[in-house]
Amino acid sequence: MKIALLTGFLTALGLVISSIKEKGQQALGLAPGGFDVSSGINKGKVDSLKYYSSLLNSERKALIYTPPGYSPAHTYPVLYLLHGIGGDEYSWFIDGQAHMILDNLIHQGEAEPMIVIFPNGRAMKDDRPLGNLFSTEKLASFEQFEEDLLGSLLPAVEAAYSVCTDSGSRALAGASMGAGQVLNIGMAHPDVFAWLGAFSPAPNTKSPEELVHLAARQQQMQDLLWISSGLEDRLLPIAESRHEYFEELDLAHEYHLSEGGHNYELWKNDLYWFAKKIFKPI
Ligand code: FER
Repeated sequence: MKIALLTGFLTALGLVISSIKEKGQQALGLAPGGFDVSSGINKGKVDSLKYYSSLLNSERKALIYTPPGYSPAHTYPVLYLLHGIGGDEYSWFIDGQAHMILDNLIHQGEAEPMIVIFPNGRAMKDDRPLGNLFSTEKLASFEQFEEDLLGSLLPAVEAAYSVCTDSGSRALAGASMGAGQVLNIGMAHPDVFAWLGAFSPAPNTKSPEELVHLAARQQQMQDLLWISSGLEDRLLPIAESRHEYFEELDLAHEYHLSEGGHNYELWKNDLYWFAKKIFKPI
């Protein structure tokens, strides 16, 4: 009985691995157990950050994570981490335990001590994720966020906190609608963000041709252009088609597939591996 179970398990595992290999990519491993749980020691701090949005002519709010031992005597790299269509500035804390993932990685010396900014990527006056999330106005607000991020939020962060301001010290990552924003905004701005992480990009992602066109107009490339997706995600073709086109054109990028769907279970794992890579020599 036990042997039959084990054989079944190994067969299933083999199928999973071969389905990942067929896509020509290495599977992302699973983060070690407890990676998203607070160990209770060396905790960073979460605050809110109010900033004036010149796009909306009003005050907006983002959340900010400062790493354990944050001191204005040092300068820190900054990761901007974006949510999906039903999310807001709280999502990566409530659903993604991003602060605990970062606490653990930084405590273990696996990630650079960094500041993480959690913006609200819906750049409109009422930015709550209520009502029809797919309304024309709400979808447009995800696009408008580019101006809010670059023109208002970034300068506000850099004025208020002790951060490095070179592109090599700025990363932009996000899930789903946030991943679309990462590719759309990030690929046009390697001078601003050297590290991009697009986890399960949504249909707001510009076409492969448009993205390459945006990238080709720049003088430089990102240090890391990461695209990932779950194998059971119905949006997988969005990631897959960008990956295939980039590969055809020899545009340097990483493509990671893992078991799972379109949810924070997967995105937490993405964040774990992505956070370990950024702000380090490549
Ligand atoms: C869509 C399906 C999913 C879409 C957006 C999403 C704009 C976004 C999902 C998410 O952010 O989780 O057709 O169109």
